[in-house]
Amino acid sequence: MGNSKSIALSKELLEELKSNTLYTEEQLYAWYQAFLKECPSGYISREQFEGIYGRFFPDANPKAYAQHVFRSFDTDSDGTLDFKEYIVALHLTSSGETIQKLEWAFALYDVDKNGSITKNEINEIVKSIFNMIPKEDQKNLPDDENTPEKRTQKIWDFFGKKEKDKITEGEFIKGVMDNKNILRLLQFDEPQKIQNRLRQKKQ
Ligand SMILES: [Ca+2]
Ligand SMILES: [Ca+2]
Repeated sequence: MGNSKSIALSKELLEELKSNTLYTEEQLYAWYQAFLKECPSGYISREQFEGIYGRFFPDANPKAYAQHVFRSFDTDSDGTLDFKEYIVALHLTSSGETIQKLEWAFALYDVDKNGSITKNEINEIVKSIFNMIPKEDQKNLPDDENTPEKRTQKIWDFFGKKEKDKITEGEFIKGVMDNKNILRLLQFDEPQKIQNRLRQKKQ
């Protein structure tokens, strides 16, 4: 990869990422070079992350959703995404196992990171997703899911929950595995589209 003067990728991290993802050593080195080129500091700040979303959704208001996605990827909660978090996110949203994707979707909806999801938390994420859907497209949504409140209610009913109940991670994953239709309402594949576009951009 030429004579790189960039910070080296540590052996430990390389091994860890190799065993946690399907990426090869060569791919990881290539990703690392690309990552440093975009983020010479070695991490992505929340503002940068929001900026990426802003560029991909110029006609929408993706800020809130971007913040939630950022939080779900920032596993050590230090307010930045380092290379490890970035690669794990990339792997998760593009080629990861369904179960890992669902664990991540759960993390996205568990806004306060306390291990369970309330109806309010569903509503908060669904609202941020609605901000990403152009007004024109919102008009074409089915009658029982064309507002954040209705869609939240539909998801909540799907899990068979009462108003003050909570959804655990196990219930969440089992519920979605049993009925994949709910995925459409949770709509957690948006970051994958972004990653695909990022990837095309870098090639
Ligand atoms: Ca972090
Ligand atoms: Ca929670």
